[in-house]
Amino acid sequence: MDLKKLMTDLEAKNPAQPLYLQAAKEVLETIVDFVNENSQYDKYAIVERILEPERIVKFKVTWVDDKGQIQINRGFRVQHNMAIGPYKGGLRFHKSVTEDTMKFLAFEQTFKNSLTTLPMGGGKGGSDFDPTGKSEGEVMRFCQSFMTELQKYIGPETDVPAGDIGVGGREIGFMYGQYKRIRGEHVGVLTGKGLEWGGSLIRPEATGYGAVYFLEGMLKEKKDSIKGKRVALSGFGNVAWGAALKLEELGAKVVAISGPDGYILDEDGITGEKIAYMDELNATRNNVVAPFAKKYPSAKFFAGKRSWEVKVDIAIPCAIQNELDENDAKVLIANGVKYVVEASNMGCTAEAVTALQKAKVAFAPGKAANAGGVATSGLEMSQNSMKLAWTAKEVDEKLNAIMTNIHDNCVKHGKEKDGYINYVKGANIAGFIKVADAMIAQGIAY
Ligand code: 2IT
Repeated sequence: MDLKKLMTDLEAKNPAQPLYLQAAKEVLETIVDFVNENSQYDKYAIVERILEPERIVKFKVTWVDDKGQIQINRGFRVQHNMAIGPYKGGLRFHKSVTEDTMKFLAFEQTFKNSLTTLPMGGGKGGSDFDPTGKSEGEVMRFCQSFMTELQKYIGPETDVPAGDIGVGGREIGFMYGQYKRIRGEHVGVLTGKGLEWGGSLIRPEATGYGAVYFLEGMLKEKKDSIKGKRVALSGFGNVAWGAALKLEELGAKVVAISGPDGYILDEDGITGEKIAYMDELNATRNNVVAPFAKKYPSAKFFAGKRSWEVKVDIAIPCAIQNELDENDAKVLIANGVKYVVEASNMGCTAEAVTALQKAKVAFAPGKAANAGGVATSGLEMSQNSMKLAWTAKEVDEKLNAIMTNIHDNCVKHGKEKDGYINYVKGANIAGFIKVADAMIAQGIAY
């Protein structure tokens, strides 16, 4: 494969899609040698084919707000690759959502889902609907309108959406109800469902737990221990919540968490009821962490700043793409950071990743480190198919085994001559192989 030509063609074909180009470039740069050593991939034009989503659905979502005014949003579902299983991936409701966002996330999802070893293809969807400050009635009417259109394109054997930013248990419930109303079927068409109606134990915790299990692998690789390590998180949503719970359980100390309005520094550690309070704040969808400092005297609030300026051993971005830039990386490095684990999707800019890798900081990309969420969605799909429910212990053990396996697979394909583990390269090659080989086996279908 000709990396330069591929990138030039891709830029020409996808103008004004910087996120998609960023995600694609990272993959291409890290798989190029592997692809060139294995001629079957070029023979079947696998790289060119994997870069093109199989289908993009774009639709209008009209709904009525509490004032009786008509609102119009855009809905999307990018069905990126179905080679190894039904399309699978979350739905994001956030004002920043564009076709570019959806394309980059669906592309990442294909590699991530492959890494889980479960039979799931890659997809992503969502809307530019902004849940901030919306009433429950408004959220429900939006979700119903969104699903009225989306249901035409999804199903338990074709495409199984889940949550992401702005979509939690409540929204999944509203969308599931509407799917069921239209189709008259109670099936595993969404994951992240409530426990009473087909959801899986541990799914809410899974992304955060999984990232910490992955981190444990990284620590073990360096013969290091999690005990007493200082941690900074970003984002106070479901992912940061799960990570904080597991970090506390394993003896690490979360000292900082940021939200859209600034960050909280609490040298006593963000533990127990404080973690529950972060979750409560998140549930209000008001996008503020400031009230935390009013409630807990040990906490300080830094308006408009990010938690990356705090001296920590471990940084775990848990919010949104490109939330940790080169400057943040340099500050973290100067402060002696040892591990950066993306629990968000593409949480670090390309320049930040380069800076961290240059400084030999152990860096885990989202598609490997945050795969625990979708992996547990895969386990929810299995339970739905078998019409049974596993215990929390059973699900957690499977999740842990999957994350350990992803970690080891990254090491296998990402170990460099000097012993440094390039987790980005490892994840991209390992994720690529399974999808590529399935595509070759299935002929020129997509
Ligand atoms: O980015 C992700 O992997 C998710 N939002 C979870 C997707 C899923 O299908 O559980």
